[in-house]
Amino acid sequence: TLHIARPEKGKTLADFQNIYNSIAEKMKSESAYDDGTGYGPVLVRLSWHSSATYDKNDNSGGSYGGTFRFKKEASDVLSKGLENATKFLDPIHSEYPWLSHGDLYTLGGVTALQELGGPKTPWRPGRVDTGPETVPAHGRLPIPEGNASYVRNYYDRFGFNDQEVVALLGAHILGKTHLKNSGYDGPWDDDTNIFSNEFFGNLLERKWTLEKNAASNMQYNAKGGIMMLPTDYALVQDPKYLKYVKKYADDQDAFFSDFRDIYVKLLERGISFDDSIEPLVFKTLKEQLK
Ligand code: DDH
Repeated sequence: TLHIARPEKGKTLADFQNIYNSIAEKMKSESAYDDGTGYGPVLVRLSWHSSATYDKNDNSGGSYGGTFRFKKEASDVLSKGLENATKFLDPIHSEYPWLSHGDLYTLGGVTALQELGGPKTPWRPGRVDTGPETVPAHGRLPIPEGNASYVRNYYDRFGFNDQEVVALLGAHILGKTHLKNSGYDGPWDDDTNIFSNEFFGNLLERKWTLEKNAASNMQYNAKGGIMMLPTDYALVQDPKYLKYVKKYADDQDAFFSDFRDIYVKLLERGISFDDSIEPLVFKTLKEQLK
């Protein structure tokens, strides 16, 4: 499948910055969501799941077609909770109906990441909505029960290497797991809405105990009510992953720059962008106050 980027005609950086601002303002005014976590984390997760169907073997799936808007895709049990993110973005789409859903879902993630203190993340427009027949069958999302070889094999479908996988999973500093969604319980850190390299610090420094939660799933717990999924903990059990966990725990700048690179790669997997399509860099709300 060939996915050629066709940016929305006649739109400039200013038009997309307006959308960024609408999303960021709505995040601010609805900051009470999920006991004060706000919508940032669930928006980042939506950008991930709307890209996570990618398969390098036939270039199918990925963010291009915006197919997460179809029930057929969104009803995957592994995506429970993401209806909160699509509902949050629906009025944004009504305000900017010219924007494709793939562009909306990925721009939502980039906006949330930057507003939560993450790296400046260049974003390119041009995803084009495709029909329900392009929704991949369920089974392309990762399960949390896997060990290191499961994780390595899973991300091979995207063509991501060990370093890229460790950097990408640092996103699990944001938000929390919810019993009613995934059958896992609790946040990865006391701060659920600040992007940092603390996921790696927590992995290395806390004392983790494998325990059964109220839904009978096994998770790693530490004092203060923070948790890790088995797939998170796998990163310290595998020496090749552990090397990068240590590097990112020690070096926040290296993490921010590597996370940005792999996140951009994830959101653009499978799409051909013409050289004339300039990556757009958005100002945060804070920067615009200056
Ligand atoms: Fe994740 N994730 N994720 N994740 N994820 C969950 C929540 C969040 C896995 C499982 C879960 C990524 C990779 C993996 C975020 C971002 C990213 C939850 C809890 C589970 C389970 C959902 C709930 O109960 O509400 C697994 C397994 C993997 C894996 O690849 C092995 C990646 C790559 C990202 C990313 O963004 C780059 C975020 C953010 C959340 C928090 C959502 C929220 O509502 O809060």
